[in-house]
Amino acid sequence: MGRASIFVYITVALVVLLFLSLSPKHNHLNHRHRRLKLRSNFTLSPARHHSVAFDPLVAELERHREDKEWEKQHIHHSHPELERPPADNHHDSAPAHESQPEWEDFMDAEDFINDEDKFNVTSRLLLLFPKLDVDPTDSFVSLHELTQWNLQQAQREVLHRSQREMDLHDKNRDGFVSFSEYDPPSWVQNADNDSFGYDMGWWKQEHFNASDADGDGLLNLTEFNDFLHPADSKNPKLHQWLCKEEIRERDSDRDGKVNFKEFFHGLFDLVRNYDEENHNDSHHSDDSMDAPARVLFAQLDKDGDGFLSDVELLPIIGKLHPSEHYYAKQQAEYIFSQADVDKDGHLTLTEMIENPYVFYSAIFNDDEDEYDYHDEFR
Ligand SMILES: *[C@@H]1O[C@H](CO)[C@@H](O)[C@H](O)[C@H]1NC(C)=O
Ligand SMILES: *[C@@H]1O[C@H](CO)[C@@H](O)[C@H](O)[C@H]1NC(C)=O
Ligand SMILES: *[C@@H]1O[C@H](CO)[C@@H](O)[C@H](O)[C@H]1NC(C)=O
Ligand SMILES: *[C@@H]1O[C@H](CO)[C@@H](O)[C@H](O)[C@H]1NC(C)=O
Ligand SMILES: *[C@@H]1O[C@H](CO)[C@@H](O)[C@H](O)[C@H]1NC(C)=O
Ligand SMILES: CC(=O)N[C@H]1CO[C@H](CO)[C@@H](O)[C@@H]1O
Ligand SMILES: [Ca+2]
Ligand SMILES: [Ca+2]
Repeated sequence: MGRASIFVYITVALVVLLFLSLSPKHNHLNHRHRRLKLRSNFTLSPARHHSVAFDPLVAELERHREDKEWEKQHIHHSHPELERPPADNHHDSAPAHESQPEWEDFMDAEDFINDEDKFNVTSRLLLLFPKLDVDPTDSFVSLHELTQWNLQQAQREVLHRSQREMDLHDKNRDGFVSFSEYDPPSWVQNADNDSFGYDMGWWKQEHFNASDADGDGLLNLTEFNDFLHPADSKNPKLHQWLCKEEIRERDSDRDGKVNFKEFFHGLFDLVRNYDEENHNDSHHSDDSMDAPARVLFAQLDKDGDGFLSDVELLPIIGKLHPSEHYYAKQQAEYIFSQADVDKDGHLTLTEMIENPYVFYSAIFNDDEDEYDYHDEFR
């Protein structure tokens, strides 16, 4: 009994000593105070929006991680023996096994970005600043420049995902997706015989045809990317298709057109919310709500027949389906609200370096206090 408790005391003492001897080092490491954390979460749904990393290097690390996760999920959800015959497979015969060492390379990613010698946030911002400050180059980053930057990062991300998705559908590996190669998602097949499956949704043939800009019956990467992200497309056929979809969705009395009631109880809210995000007009008391909706309806109803047709929706289709540009601008506005300390509408390099957490917030660990970190960077 006595010996046992002495043993316990000695053990406790040793642990305390060990802790004390480590703690200076621990404090030293704590100089950074917060750990940067890459996101590994993603959804398979192409519709869901996800904000993009500010720093292309971080985006790349996240992308690698996401690819690995995607690969795992894909192998898990599909039946490789049915859908990916070995001859078609660009991996070796045992892909899950073979990719293991690669995956382990990226297990280091968080250590990498938390190692100041390798990933020094200040020097990253020094490096990136001139790439943002381009329109014009004046030592200031404007909201427009930051929006364009965010948009470029987002577009690169989106295209990468489309490529990945395309690899899945392009069964004969000719670099194009034909309509027959494009299988509906498995949950649609499972939802089987009711009309819900093939009649509705973004996979239908009309959507496919509208995406096929050159009308050759096949979608190349650009066209396939547009297919997945019609609101970001420059293809007018897709914008028309989106308008038709919108009418179909809102047309509750099934007369093929949208009347004021249908407009007011669906579309108008979307347009108004969109506008409120951008400008802040604060008149949304319930009694006066009807009037701006009637004004907008009258403006859109070009032929004045009291209904909106698909063509008449074109001017607002971008507001009904917010594009990457919309999110890029929203993200830029958030960054400005946090980092434009003197509120002159420009970011200087100093403002950026002094507020690094705004640019790297997606990967900062949320549990810790942002302002501690901020102070230490001064
Ligand atoms: C995704 O995020 C949620 C909460 O943010 C977390 O609980 C979950 O474990 C994450 N999943 C993965 C695969 O990282
Ligand atoms: C990070 O980079 C800045 C500028 O390049 C430099 O002044 C600073 O010492 C670096 N910090 C570390 C911990 O290396
Ligand atoms: C149609 O749906 C019903 C109920 O969901 C199911 O029992 C039936 O097997 C389905 N028919 C076909 C042909 O899939
Ligand atoms: C799509 O285009 C093909 C020809 O490329 C045509 O056969 C098909 O009927 C079209 N489908 C729809 C729904 O427009
Ligand atoms: C795909 O085809 C379109 C024409 O429909 C063309 O403008 C675009 O450059 C092509 N994209 C690729 C990646 O080849
Ligand atoms: C509700 C709201 O945020 N209103 C603001 C809109 O913007 C002006 C300045 O442009 C502010 O003064 C308001 O407080
Ligand atoms: Ca084509
Ligand atoms: Ca400023």
